[in-house]
Amino acid sequence: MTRAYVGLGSNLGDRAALLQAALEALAADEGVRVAAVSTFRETEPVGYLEQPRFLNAAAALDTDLGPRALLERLLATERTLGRRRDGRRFGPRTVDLDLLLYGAETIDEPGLSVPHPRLAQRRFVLEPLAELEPALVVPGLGPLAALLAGVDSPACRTSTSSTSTRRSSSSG
Ligand code: GSY
Repeated sequence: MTRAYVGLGSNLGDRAALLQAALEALAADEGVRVAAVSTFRETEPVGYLEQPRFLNAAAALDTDLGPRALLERLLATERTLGRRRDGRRFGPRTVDLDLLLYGAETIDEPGLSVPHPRLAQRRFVLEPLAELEPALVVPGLGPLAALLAGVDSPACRTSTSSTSTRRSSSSG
């Protein structure tokens, strides 16, 4: 069993419902237990700026799936929730599920990079991760708190539409 962390984002449609649906779809996999979910945060777009605000969150998963199988599970869940990859690379999306961390592993293979290659530049990833695991040390990059102190994008706002941190015992 490995503790993995996933970043969730949405800036199209009913964002909170889409993030919730993604979490439920992941929890329905018998190889995945959703151990904790951060607050949902309203965030300004990073990268391509001319698009709606995002709702972002992070989840801690305990999983029997290997990293490649977990990534495939994330991509399948995105597709189920209407994600299309034929638009602008950093443009709007119904749901985005990024594999941020997989245990203490560092992986650099075609299509699979862990820790996520842009993790250290993204406050919308670091803040919810810190909420889940403040003492986390990111493999190859160091303490999460130091990464957060060094990131220069604006702070995220906790969304009024969010649920607060929840823990789930569902292993389904
Ligand atoms: O892979 C992340 C998609 N994305 C986001 C996001 O999730 N949140 C914010 N705030 N900006 C983003 N830009 C991209 S691309």
